[in-house]
Amino acid sequence: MITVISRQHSIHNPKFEFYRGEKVPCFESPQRLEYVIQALHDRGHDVREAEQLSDRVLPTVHSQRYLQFLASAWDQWTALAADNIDKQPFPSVWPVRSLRSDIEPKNFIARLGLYSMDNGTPMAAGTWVAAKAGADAAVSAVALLNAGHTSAFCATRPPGHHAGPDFMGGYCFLNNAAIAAQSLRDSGCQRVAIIDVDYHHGNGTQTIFYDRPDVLFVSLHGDPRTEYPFYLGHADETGRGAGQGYNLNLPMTAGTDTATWFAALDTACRQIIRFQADALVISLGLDTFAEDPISRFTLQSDDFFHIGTRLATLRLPTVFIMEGGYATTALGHNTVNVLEGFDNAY
Ligand code: OKP
Ligand code: ZN
Repeated sequence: MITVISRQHSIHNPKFEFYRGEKVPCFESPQRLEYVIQALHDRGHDVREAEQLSDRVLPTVHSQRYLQFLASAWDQWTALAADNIDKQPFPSVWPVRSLRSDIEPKNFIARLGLYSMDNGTPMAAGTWVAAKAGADAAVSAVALLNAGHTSAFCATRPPGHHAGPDFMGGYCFLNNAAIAAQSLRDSGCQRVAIIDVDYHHGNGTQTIFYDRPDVLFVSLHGDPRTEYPFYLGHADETGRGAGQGYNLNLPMTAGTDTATWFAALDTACRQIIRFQADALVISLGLDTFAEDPISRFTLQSDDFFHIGTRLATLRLPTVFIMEGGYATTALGHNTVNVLEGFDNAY
Protein backbone atom coordinates (compact mmCIF):
# COMPACT_ATOMS: atom_id res chain seq x y z
CA MET A 1 0.00 0.00 0.00
CA ILE A 2 1.09 3.55 -0.70
CA THR A 3 2.05 5.88 2.17
CA VAL A 4 1.30 9.60 2.16
CA ILE A 5 3.49 11.75 4.39
CA SER A 6 3.42 15.39 5.40
CA ARG A 7 7.04 16.47 5.29
CA GLN A 8 6.17 19.58 7.29
CA HIS A 9 5.37 17.45 10.38
CA SER A 10 8.83 18.24 11.79
CA ILE A 11 8.17 21.95 12.30
CA HIS A 12 5.74 20.98 15.09
CA ASN A 13 8.52 20.58 17.65
CA PRO A 14 7.64 21.90 21.13
CA LYS A 15 10.45 21.47 23.65
CA PHE A 16 8.64 20.17 26.70
CA GLU A 17 5.39 18.99 28.27
CA PHE A 18 4.35 18.55 31.89
CA TYR A 19 4.56 15.03 33.35
CA ARG A 20 4.08 14.19 37.02
CA GLY A 21 4.85 17.71 38.16
CA GLU A 22 7.91 18.15 36.01
CA LYS A 23 8.85 19.53 32.61
CA VAL A 24 9.99 16.62 30.40
CA PRO A 25 10.88 16.32 26.68
CA CYS A 26 7.76 15.78 24.55
CA PHE A 27 6.81 12.13 24.07
CA GLU A 28 5.19 13.11 20.78
CA SER A 29 8.40 14.07 18.91
CA PRO A 30 9.43 14.57 15.24
CA GLN A 31 11.77 11.58 15.70
CA ARG A 32 8.71 9.31 15.88
CA LEU A 33 7.79 9.89 12.26
CA GLU A 34 11.43 9.77 11.13
CA TYR A 35 11.58 6.19 12.44
CA VAL A 36 8.36 5.34 10.59
CA ILE A 37 9.58 6.84 7.31
CA GLN A 38 12.96 5.09 7.68
CA ALA A 39 11.27 1.68 8.19
CA LEU A 40 9.02 2.30 5.18
CA HIS A 41 12.05 3.07 2.99
CA ASP A 42 14.07 0.13 4.39
CA ARG A 43 11.22 -2.27 3.62
CA GLY A 44 10.64 -1.00 0.09
CA HIS A 45 7.41 0.94 0.50
CA ASP A 46 6.17 3.64 -1.89
CA VAL A 47 6.17 6.92 0.05
CA ARG A 48 4.66 10.06 -1.44
CA GLU A 49 4.16 13.65 -0.35
CA ALA A 50 0.67 14.95 0.52
CA GLU A 51 -1.20 17.42 -1.68
CA GLN A 52 -3.03 20.40 -0.23
CA LEU A 53 -6.52 18.93 -0.32
CA SER A 54 -8.10 19.53 3.11
CA ASP A 55 -9.36 23.13 2.81
CA ARG A 56 -12.92 22.18 1.90
CA VAL A 57 -13.48 19.39 4.43
CA LEU A 58 -11.81 21.06 7.46
CA PRO A 59 -14.70 23.43 8.34
CA THR A 60 -17.18 20.53 8.13
CA VAL A 61 -15.32 18.66 10.92
CA HIS A 62 -14.08 21.54 13.10
CA SER A 63 -15.83 24.79 14.04
CA GLN A 64 -14.89 27.91 12.14
CA ARG A 65 -13.90 29.82 15.28
CA TYR A 66 -11.67 26.95 16.48
CA LEU A 67 -9.89 26.80 13.11
CA GLN A 68 -9.41 30.57 13.11
CA PHE A 69 -7.98 30.43 16.63
CA LEU A 70 -5.62 27.57 15.82
CA ALA A 71 -4.34 29.14 12.60
CA SER A 72 -3.42 32.39 14.39
CA ALA A 73 -2.62 31.11 17.91
CA TRP A 74 1.16 31.28 17.63
CA ASP A 75 1.08 34.81 16.18
CA GLN A 76 -1.25 35.89 18.97
CA TRP A 77 1.07 34.35 21.56
CA THR A 78 4.23 35.98 20.20
CA ALA A 79 2.46 39.35 19.88
CA LEU A 80 1.90 39.35 23.66
CA ALA A 81 5.61 39.68 24.56
CA ALA A 82 8.89 39.79 22.63
CA ASP A 83 10.41 36.81 24.47
CA ASN A 84 7.35 34.56 24.05
CA ILE A 85 8.95 33.25 20.86
CA ASP A 86 11.17 31.09 23.10
CA LYS A 87 8.32 30.00 25.38
CA GLN A 88 5.30 27.71 25.01
CA PRO A 89 1.72 28.78 25.72
CA PHE A 90 -0.28 26.62 28.15
CA PRO A 91 -3.88 27.09 29.27
CA SER A 92 -4.48 27.76 32.95
CA VAL A 93 -8.27 28.17 33.05
CA TRP A 94 -11.12 26.17 31.44
CA PRO A 95 -14.88 26.70 30.96
CA VAL A 96 -16.00 23.64 32.95
CA ARG A 97 -19.61 23.01 34.11
CA SER A 98 -21.63 26.24 34.72
CA LEU A 99 -19.10 28.45 32.91
CA ARG A 100 -19.85 29.90 29.46
CA SER A 101 -18.12 28.79 26.30
CA ASP A 102 -20.23 30.77 23.82
CA ILE A 103 -18.33 34.04 24.25
CA GLU A 104 -14.65 34.17 23.25
CA PRO A 105 -12.67 36.03 25.91
CA LYS A 106 -10.19 38.64 24.65
CA ASN A 107 -7.44 37.24 26.88
CA PHE A 108 -5.29 34.80 24.86
CA ILE A 109 -4.69 32.24 27.63
CA ALA A 110 -8.42 32.23 28.41
CA ARG A 111 -9.15 31.54 24.75
CA LEU A 112 -6.51 28.79 24.74
CA GLY A 113 -8.38 27.20 27.67
CA LEU A 114 -11.70 27.54 25.83
CA TYR A 115 -10.24 25.52 22.94
CA SER A 116 -8.31 22.91 25.03
CA MET A 117 -9.25 19.83 27.07
CA ASP A 118 -5.90 19.62 28.92
CA ASN A 119 -2.55 21.34 29.51
CA GLY A 120 -0.77 18.41 27.84
CA THR A 121 -0.90 19.67 24.26
CA PRO A 122 2.07 21.97 23.76
CA MET A 123 2.24 24.33 20.80
CA ALA A 124 5.19 25.68 18.86
CA ALA A 125 5.79 28.04 15.94
CA GLY A 126 5.02 25.37 13.32
CA THR A 127 2.05 23.69 14.96
CA TRP A 128 -0.67 24.98 12.66
CA VAL A 129 1.29 24.36 9.45
CA ALA A 130 2.20 20.82 10.59
CA ALA A 131 -1.34 19.98 11.72
CA LYS A 132 -2.79 21.34 8.48
CA ALA A 133 -0.26 19.31 6.46
CA GLY A 134 -1.40 16.22 8.41
CA ALA A 135 -5.02 16.89 7.46
CA ASP A 136 -3.87 17.30 3.85
CA ALA A 137 -2.16 13.90 4.10
CA ALA A 138 -5.36 12.30 5.41
CA VAL A 139 -7.40 13.66 2.48
CA SER A 140 -4.59 12.70 0.08
CA ALA A 141 -4.85 9.11 1.35
CA VAL A 142 -8.61 9.20 0.64
CA ALA A 143 -7.79 10.53 -2.85
CA LEU A 144 -5.69 7.39 -3.47
CA LEU A 145 -8.74 5.24 -2.65
CA ASN A 146 -10.86 7.34 -5.00
CA ALA A 147 -8.22 6.71 -7.68
CA GLY A 148 -8.75 2.96 -7.29
CA HIS A 149 -6.28 1.85 -4.62
CA THR A 150 -7.74 -0.52 -2.03
CA SER A 151 -5.74 0.96 0.86
CA ALA A 152 -3.46 3.83 1.81
CA PHE A 153 -1.46 4.84 4.88
CA CYS A 154 -1.38 8.41 6.14
CA ALA A 155 1.91 8.75 8.08
CA THR A 156 1.49 11.93 10.01
CA ARG A 157 1.96 13.79 13.24
CA PRO A 158 0.79 15.46 15.41
CA PRO A 159 -1.92 12.82 15.99
CA GLY A 160 -5.61 13.69 15.81
CA HIS A 161 -8.07 11.44 17.63
CA HIS A 162 -8.37 13.49 20.85
CA ALA A 163 -9.18 16.70 18.94
CA GLY A 164 -12.91 17.44 18.97
CA PRO A 165 -15.10 19.75 16.89
CA ASP A 166 -13.74 22.80 18.73
CA PHE A 167 -10.93 21.71 21.00
CA MET A 168 -7.39 20.37 21.04
CA GLY A 169 -6.02 17.88 23.57
CA GLY A 170 -3.76 14.84 24.06
CA TYR A 171 -1.12 16.12 21.57
CA CYS A 172 -3.90 16.49 18.93
CA PHE A 173 -5.09 19.60 17.04
CA LEU A 174 -6.94 18.48 13.90
CA ASN A 175 -8.79 15.15 13.86
CA ASN A 176 -7.19 13.45 10.86
CA ALA A 177 -9.29 10.27 11.15
CA ALA A 178 -12.54 12.25 11.27
CA ILE A 179 -11.33 14.34 8.34
CA ALA A 180 -10.61 11.15 6.36
CA ALA A 181 -14.01 9.66 7.27
CA GLN A 182 -15.88 12.83 6.29
CA SER A 183 -13.88 13.04 3.09
CA LEU A 184 -14.89 9.45 2.26
CA ARG A 185 -18.53 10.37 2.89
CA ASP A 186 -18.14 13.39 0.58
CA SER A 187 -16.65 11.07 -2.07
CA GLY A 188 -19.83 9.01 -2.12
CA CYS A 189 -19.34 6.31 0.54
CA GLN A 190 -22.69 5.91 2.27
CA ARG A 191 -21.43 4.24 5.45
CA VAL A 192 -17.95 4.72 6.85
CA ALA A 193 -16.61 2.77 9.84
CA ILE A 194 -13.78 4.07 12.02
CA ILE A 195 -11.87 1.63 14.21
CA ASP A 196 -9.53 3.21 16.75
CA VAL A 197 -6.85 0.81 18.06
CA ASP A 198 -4.75 3.44 19.85
CA TYR A 199 -4.25 2.73 23.58
CA HIS A 200 -6.15 5.92 24.43
CA HIS A 201 -9.86 6.40 23.69
CA GLY A 202 -10.49 8.59 20.64
CA ASN A 203 -12.78 11.00 22.45
CA GLY A 204 -12.57 13.61 19.68
CA THR A 205 -13.59 11.22 16.92
CA GLN A 206 -16.42 9.77 19.02
CA THR A 207 -17.76 13.25 19.76
CA ILE A 208 -17.60 14.43 16.14
CA PHE A 209 -19.81 11.54 14.96
CA TYR A 210 -21.83 10.78 18.13
CA ASP A 211 -25.19 11.90 16.70
CA ARG A 212 -24.70 10.39 13.24
CA PRO A 213 -25.76 6.99 11.85
CA ASP A 214 -23.58 7.27 8.72
CA VAL A 215 -20.25 6.97 10.53
CA LEU A 216 -19.71 4.09 12.98
CA PHE A 217 -17.05 4.64 15.65
CA VAL A 218 -15.53 1.59 17.36
CA SER A 219 -12.68 1.87 19.85
CA LEU A 220 -10.42 -0.53 21.81
CA HIS A 221 -8.62 1.27 24.63
CA GLY A 222 -7.42 1.45 28.21
CA ASP A 223 -10.31 1.87 30.65
CA PRO A 224 -10.89 5.62 31.15
CA ARG A 225 -11.40 5.02 34.87
CA THR A 226 -7.61 4.93 35.10
CA GLU A 227 -6.34 6.00 31.66
CA TYR A 228 -6.31 9.22 29.63
CA PRO A 229 -8.66 10.82 28.46
CA PHE A 230 -10.54 9.85 31.68
CA TYR A 231 -13.83 11.62 30.91
CA LEU A 232 -15.00 9.62 27.87
CA GLY A 233 -14.68 6.10 26.48
CA HIS A 234 -16.95 4.06 28.76
CA ALA A 235 -18.89 1.04 27.47
CA ASP A 236 -22.29 2.70 28.03
CA GLU A 237 -21.59 5.39 25.39
CA THR A 238 -23.51 3.99 22.42
CA GLY A 239 -24.48 7.10 20.41
CA ARG A 240 -27.29 9.64 20.66
CA GLY A 241 -30.45 10.45 18.69
CA ALA A 242 -30.07 9.28 15.09
CA GLY A 243 -26.57 8.10 16.07
CA GLN A 244 -27.87 5.71 18.75
CA GLY A 245 -26.25 2.30 18.21
CA TYR A 246 -23.43 3.66 16.04
CA ASN A 247 -20.78 3.98 18.75
CA LEU A 248 -19.04 1.03 20.39
CA ASN A 249 -16.46 1.37 23.17
CA LEU A 250 -14.45 -1.66 24.29
CA PRO A 251 -12.47 -0.42 27.31
CA MET A 252 -9.97 -2.82 28.87
CA THR A 253 -8.16 -2.72 32.21
CA ALA A 254 -4.58 -1.49 32.13
CA GLY A 255 -2.34 -4.56 31.85
CA THR A 256 -4.89 -6.54 29.79
CA ASP A 257 -3.24 -9.48 27.98
CA THR A 258 -2.88 -9.81 24.24
CA ALA A 259 -5.44 -12.64 23.82
CA THR A 260 -8.13 -10.48 25.45
CA TRP A 261 -7.15 -7.55 23.25
CA PHE A 262 -7.51 -9.65 20.07
CA ALA A 263 -10.88 -10.98 21.28
CA ALA A 264 -12.01 -7.35 21.52
CA LEU A 265 -10.67 -6.75 18.00
CA ASP A 266 -12.93 -9.61 16.84
CA THR A 267 -15.93 -8.00 18.54
CA ALA A 268 -15.08 -4.70 16.83
CA CYS A 269 -14.76 -6.38 13.42
CA ARG A 270 -18.13 -8.14 13.81
CA GLN A 271 -19.78 -4.77 14.54
CA ILE A 272 -18.21 -3.27 11.40
CA ILE A 273 -19.57 -6.19 9.32
CA ARG A 274 -23.07 -5.75 10.81
CA PHE A 275 -22.93 -2.05 9.97
CA GLN A 276 -22.25 -2.92 6.30
CA ALA A 277 -19.55 -0.29 6.00
CA ASP A 278 -18.37 0.56 2.52
CA ALA A 279 -15.09 2.06 3.68
CA LEU A 280 -12.88 1.79 6.75
CA VAL A 281 -10.70 4.33 8.56
CA ILE A 282 -8.21 2.93 11.07
CA SER A 283 -6.91 5.22 13.80
CA LEU A 284 -3.59 3.42 14.06
CA GLY A 285 -2.02 3.98 17.46
CA LEU A 286 1.01 1.81 18.19
CA ASP A 287 1.03 2.61 21.92
CA THR A 288 -0.55 -0.79 22.75
CA PHE A 289 3.07 -2.04 22.52
CA ALA A 290 4.36 -3.57 25.79
CA GLU A 291 7.31 -1.17 25.88
CA ASP A 292 5.32 2.02 25.37
CA PRO A 293 6.40 4.50 28.05
CA ILE A 294 2.95 6.04 28.72
CA SER A 295 0.60 3.06 28.11
CA ARG A 296 -0.16 -0.27 29.79
CA PHE A 297 -1.10 -2.99 27.28
CA THR A 298 1.22 -5.86 26.39
CA LEU A 299 1.37 -6.31 22.60
CA GLN A 300 4.67 -7.49 21.07
CA SER A 301 6.08 -6.49 17.66
CA ASP A 302 4.76 -9.67 15.94
CA ASP A 303 1.24 -8.95 17.21
CA PHE A 304 1.13 -5.89 14.94
CA PHE A 305 1.25 -8.16 11.86
CA HIS A 306 -1.84 -9.93 13.20
CA ILE A 307 -3.68 -6.64 13.64
CA GLY A 308 -3.10 -5.97 9.94
CA THR A 309 -4.13 -9.52 8.99
CA ARG A 310 -7.36 -9.32 10.99
CA LEU A 311 -8.32 -5.92 9.59
CA ALA A 312 -7.69 -7.13 6.02
CA THR A 313 -10.35 -9.84 6.46
CA LEU A 314 -12.98 -7.06 6.43
CA ARG A 315 -12.11 -6.62 2.71
CA LEU A 316 -12.94 -2.91 2.74
CA PRO A 317 -11.31 0.09 1.08
CA THR A 318 -9.12 1.19 3.99
CA VAL A 319 -7.31 4.32 5.09
CA PHE A 320 -4.78 3.96 7.93
CA ILE A 321 -4.20 7.14 9.93
CA MET A 322 -1.19 7.35 12.26
CA GLU A 323 -2.06 8.21 15.87
CA GLY A 324 0.09 7.53 18.98
CA GLY A 325 3.05 5.27 19.79
CA TYR A 326 5.91 6.51 21.97
CA ALA A 327 8.39 3.62 22.08
CA THR A 328 10.14 5.61 19.39
CA THR A 329 12.89 3.27 18.21
CA ALA A 330 10.42 0.36 17.73
CA LEU A 331 7.70 2.53 16.22
CA GLY A 332 8.82 2.19 12.60
CA HIS A 333 8.93 -1.61 12.62
CA ASN A 334 5.68 -1.98 14.56
CA THR A 335 3.87 0.37 12.17
CA VAL A 336 5.13 -1.31 9.00
CA ASN A 337 4.29 -4.71 10.52
CA VAL A 338 0.60 -3.68 10.59
CA LEU A 339 0.72 -2.50 6.97
CA GLU A 340 2.46 -5.64 5.73
CA GLY A 341 0.14 -7.91 7.72
CA PHE A 342 -2.73 -6.15 5.96
CA ASP A 343 -1.11 -6.24 2.49
CA ASN A 344 -0.22 -9.94 2.76
CA ALA A 345 -3.74 -10.95 3.77
CA TYR A 346 -5.82 -8.64 1.59
C1 OKP B 1 -2.16 10.74 22.75
B1 OKP B 1 -2.51 9.55 21.84
C2 OKP B 1 0.47 14.14 30.60
C3 OKP B 1 0.95 13.13 29.62
C4 OKP B 1 -0.17 12.29 29.11
C5 OKP B 1 -1.99 12.26 27.51
C6 OKP B 1 -1.67 11.16 26.53
C7 OKP B 1 -2.04 11.53 25.13
C8 OKP B 1 -1.94 10.36 24.19
N1 OKP B 1 1.05 15.40 30.41
N2 OKP B 1 -0.87 12.96 28.03
O1 OKP B 1 -3.74 8.96 22.11
O2 OKP B 1 -1.49 8.54 21.75
ZN1 ZN C 1 -2.53 6.97 22.41
